[in-house]
Amino acid sequence: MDCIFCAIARGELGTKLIYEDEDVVAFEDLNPQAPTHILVIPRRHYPSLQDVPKDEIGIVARLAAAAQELAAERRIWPSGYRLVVNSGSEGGQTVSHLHLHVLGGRQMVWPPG
Ligand code: DGP
Repeated sequence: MDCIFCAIARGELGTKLIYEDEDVVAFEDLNPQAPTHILVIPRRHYPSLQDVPKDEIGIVARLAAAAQELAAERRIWPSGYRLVVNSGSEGGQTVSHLHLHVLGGRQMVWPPG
C-alpha cells in the first residue's frame, strides 16, 4: 500500500516522531497552520474516521490521549488549542490516513473556512 503516513509511522521517511506508542505516532505538519501544528495518527491504516470499525473506535480515544499529552508538553494548554479531523473530500481531507490535527499557539477563529 502506498500511503505516506504509513511510511512515516514506519520511520521510512526520516520524519521526526515527537510521540510514539504501540498504536499511535505524532509528528509536525509539513505545512503548519499555527505555531504548533501536530498530526497524531494511528499506526494502523484507516483511510478516514468513517472507516474505523465500531469495535476499533477506541483508537480515536488513543489519538485524543496523545493529543492531550502533547498539548501539555508544548504548553498550549491552558491557553487553548483546536483538534481537527478532516474527513472526506468536502471535509478537506487530503491524506487518506486518519489523522488528528492539533493546532495551537495562536488565537483560533470560528467558524473555520
Ligand atoms: P488533511 O488536509 O486533513 O488531510 O491534512 C493533511 C496534512 O498532512 C496537511 O496539513 C499537510 C500534511 N502532510 C502531507 N504530507 C506530509 C508529509 O509528508 N509530512 C508531513 N509531516 N506532513 C504532511
